[in-house]
Amino acid sequence: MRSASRVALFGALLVTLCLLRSAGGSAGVDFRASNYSFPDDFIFGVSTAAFQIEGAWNEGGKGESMWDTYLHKNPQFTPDRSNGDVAADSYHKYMEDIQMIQKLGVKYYRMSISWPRLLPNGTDNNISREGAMYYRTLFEELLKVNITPIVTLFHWDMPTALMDLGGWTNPKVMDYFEDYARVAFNLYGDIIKTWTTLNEPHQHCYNGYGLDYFVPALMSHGVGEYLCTHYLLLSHARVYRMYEKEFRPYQKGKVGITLDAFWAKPRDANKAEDVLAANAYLHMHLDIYAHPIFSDVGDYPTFVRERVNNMSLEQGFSRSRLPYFTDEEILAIKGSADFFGLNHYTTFIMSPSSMEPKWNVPSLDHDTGVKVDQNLTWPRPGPEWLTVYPPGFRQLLNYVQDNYRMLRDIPILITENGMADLGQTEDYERVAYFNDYLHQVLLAIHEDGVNVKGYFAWTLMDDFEWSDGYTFKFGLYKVDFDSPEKTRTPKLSAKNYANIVRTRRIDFNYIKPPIIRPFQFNYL
Ligand code: GBH
Repeated sequence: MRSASRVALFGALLVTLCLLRSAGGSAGVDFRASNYSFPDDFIFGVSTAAFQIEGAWNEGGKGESMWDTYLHKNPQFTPDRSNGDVAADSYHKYMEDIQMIQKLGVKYYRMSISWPRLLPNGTDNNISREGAMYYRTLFEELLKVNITPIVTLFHWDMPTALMDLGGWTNPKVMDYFEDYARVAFNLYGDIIKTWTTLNEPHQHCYNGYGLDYFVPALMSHGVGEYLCTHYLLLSHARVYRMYEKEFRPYQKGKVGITLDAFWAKPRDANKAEDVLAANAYLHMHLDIYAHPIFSDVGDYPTFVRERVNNMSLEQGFSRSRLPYFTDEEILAIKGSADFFGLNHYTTFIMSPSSMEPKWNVPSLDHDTGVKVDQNLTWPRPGPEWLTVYPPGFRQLLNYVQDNYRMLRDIPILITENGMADLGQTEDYERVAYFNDYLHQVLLAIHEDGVNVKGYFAWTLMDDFEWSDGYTFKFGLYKVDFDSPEKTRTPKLSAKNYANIVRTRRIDFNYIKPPIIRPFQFNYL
């Protein structure tokens, strides 16, 4: 999966294909509709996450996060044996970051606080003065130039001290998350008015607790990922209700959550079993989080409850591997968001299967019972998992809006969307990706009436890409990780995004790919 040569080969082939296609006009784009513009109240921003950019892993009194600890012990975890020790060095270079955000013309910056930078041991008895100052200064400098920070409390960097106690599988960690959130609201709530509790609980629990693709790499498949899900949902609600009670009356801010979803396309839309498989996938990956929070009835979706209960029973468990909420908990979680943050990158192809070679038993994959494939006729110019299929975005937005009536009253914010390159600044593929995906957002707004009010590009600059290390570059700005200055250079996609933000329209001709590209284009 992480084989660099395979990626290079596919990359080169598909870039060529993709460029040939886009030479004749951006693939599949309906140019009539590109006259739509983004409404006046639609906000544009750019996203980052603390661990992926800050570096300074042991400076300013910072405690270790589980990613620090794990990567130091297991350097082979990333293909380039890298870690987040220095990353893009944003801990020191944040003033440059702010200038870059200004150049994009966006007025919003979605970023995260590193929990162990603020609370080195994870607990509120020890608040790092320097950590607290760092974020205070950063927020104030952003606000000085009219950029509003939107702050995520947990973008995966759990303090090691708490991970050692079981992380999200330990119900007591909910208390410590609530304490951490209270510290953050006390310190910054006077100037921060939009918070998200968690980033992508599915990716975190599935890859980190159920598998070993992300830290903490527990491989507790079938049990761990559901415990993580359960206590993350409860932790989110705790923080939402605490803010509501203790802070909202005078700070008057908003608190939401960011969920992620790939679009699930049936292998054959005329086959009932493929359509059912696609729905099953969405229930087990997205609705498992969205339904407890955004539906009228709350709790896990019936589909998920029945599926995991039945599988657990068949497997000889005397209790369901998916824990139960109390009635009180269902009520606390239901409605606990002022907006729906949605991250989206790609579309996968769905068909039913009761067993696949790489599945563990028990596991979320096995419970879901859906074979997940890629459509390799779609371009795949970056990471192996990311095929480009813009219409899936519009379908996902419609799915979310249609299933959760609450979303007529509270907005959807696209908190991440983007694509990676392998280091070039002439990133025509990403220009096309952003144009085509944003075009689908316009269609969702204007033709489908989806209540989506904001878009945050992932990501401001090249960063530490978790299990891919620094091998894929998601930045609008290139970062030269070899230079001590971590020099930042705008890519063409930055220029293109700035034009979209300025004009509130997509100009598919603003940056045109060269018709012929040298064949021996060095893609790695
Ligand atoms: C987001 O997750 C993260 O929020 C962000 O921090 C990250 O930098 C960004 O994506 C770009 O990667 O098992 O085949 O799906 C996106 C979800 C999770 C997608 C891990 C890729 C691994 C391959 N990602 N997943 S697969």
